[in-house]
Amino acid sequence: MMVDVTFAVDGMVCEGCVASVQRALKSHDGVGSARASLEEANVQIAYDPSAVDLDTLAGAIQEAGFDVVS
Ligand SMILES: [Cu+2]
Repeated sequence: MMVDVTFAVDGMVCEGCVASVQRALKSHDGVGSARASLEEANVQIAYDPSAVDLDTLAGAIQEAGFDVVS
């Protein structure tokens, strides 16, 4: 079952950043979709909690070079 979560993300300044965030998330098992928004400075993720947890998702964003604001 997919669950939706939205993270506020700091540091995205162009569509390349948006693509990087989305790619970093989609490379993880258990992520159904990831849609980042430059305007809203966030990313909406649909994920399977039995396959991946929130810390892992936040870590993927940080490893891509962006800050997750909680
Ligand atoms: Cu960029």
